[in-house]
Amino acid sequence: MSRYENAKEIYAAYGVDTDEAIKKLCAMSVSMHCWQGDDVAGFEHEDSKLTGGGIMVTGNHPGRARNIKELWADLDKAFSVIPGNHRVALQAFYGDYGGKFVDRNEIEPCHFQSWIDWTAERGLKLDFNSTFFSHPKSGNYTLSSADKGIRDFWIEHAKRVRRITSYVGEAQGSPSSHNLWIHDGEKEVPIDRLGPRMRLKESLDEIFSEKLPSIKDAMEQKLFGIGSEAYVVGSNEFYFGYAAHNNLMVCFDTGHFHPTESVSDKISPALLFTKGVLLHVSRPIRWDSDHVTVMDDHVKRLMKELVRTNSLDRVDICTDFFDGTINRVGAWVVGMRSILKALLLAFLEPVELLRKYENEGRNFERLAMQEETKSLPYAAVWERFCEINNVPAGSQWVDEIAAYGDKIAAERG
Ligand code: RNT
Ligand code: ZN
Repeated sequence: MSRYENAKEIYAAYGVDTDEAIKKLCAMSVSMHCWQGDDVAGFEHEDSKLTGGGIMVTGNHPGRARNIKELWADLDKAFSVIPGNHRVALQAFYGDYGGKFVDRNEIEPCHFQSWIDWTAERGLKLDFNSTFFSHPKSGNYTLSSADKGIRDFWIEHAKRVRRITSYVGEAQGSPSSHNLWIHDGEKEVPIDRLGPRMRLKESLDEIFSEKLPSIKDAMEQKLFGIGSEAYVVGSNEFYFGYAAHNNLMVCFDTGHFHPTESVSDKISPALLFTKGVLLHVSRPIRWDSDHVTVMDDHVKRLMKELVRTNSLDRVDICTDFFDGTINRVGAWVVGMRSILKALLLAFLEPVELLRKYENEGRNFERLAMQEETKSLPYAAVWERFCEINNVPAGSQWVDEIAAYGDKIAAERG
């Protein structure tokens, strides 16, 4: 009997069909963020860099993608060892500008045509993020600025990104998600905390007033950032309220909360009061450090919650981390494979059995069974899933990606 056949039998005793779990996992699409490949620099200038926005990339491991061709090559390499069919999430400054400077309030769908073609050839899909950081007009405040000129500039930016998003959504025959995150805030508590929020609300009202056919709009909250430790305009309460009131999606970044808070606890209320959820799966270490996602308890709990609430059709999963200290392609693969593994664990949970215990008030059995399932042979099921998707099941991919990392490090200097 193969390892898989053996695992299948063991799971069956808990009422879990492993073939079914694999089928569900094959149907999952995770949106992989492109910005791990170039340290969140973008392609606006010859040598763009991440500046401001309260976020930071640490590390200068050689081999960063410096242009669209290099980024594509790196994405291809990463996807070659990531099982399944996925999406790519872009920031607005990753357009193909043909060597010309195109400002954020000037971008058009044509600047993303080569991305559309590139993804179409590979069966991938695209998602978008408006980009408010790394720009001379993004100081402490953007959409919530007291300066109307600044506000209008960024409103125009977001409107354009939404049009691009919907255009791409139609072109790829799958609605594209548009996520809006701004870094607006301050180091110290301002006397007027309401004013910026009123202005942000007005800016959003204008941005979302345009109805578009193929877009899923989400907004991303944050607790604090570098230089915005005391006050963030776009807080969780702000966007939860806005999304609930306007029937939009709310984006939860797993790095944007107090360390003891868990995003898995926020899914069910969001399902009741908002259009749906976009997840930025990251890994905070003591703060919003954007470490590479691994299969830790937070991620496992989160994926289980999505399966238990049967909400995968209303939740989009995206990665969001930036580590410049290691092989960047490898970082993508680690993050994506760990999310997929956590999803598999969630699909393999004996939910029916646990629900039955719960309904009967048998809380001891419910607890004990959850502990027992932790040592079931899920790895054998993961291996089968990888085989079906023609990617290495075990650690064989590590040497291959390490060699690729060394190669681009040498070539790119
Ligand atoms: C920042 C947010 C945001 C960014 C990207 C680059 O804290 O998480 O999603 O990571 O827009
Ligand atoms: Zn994020």
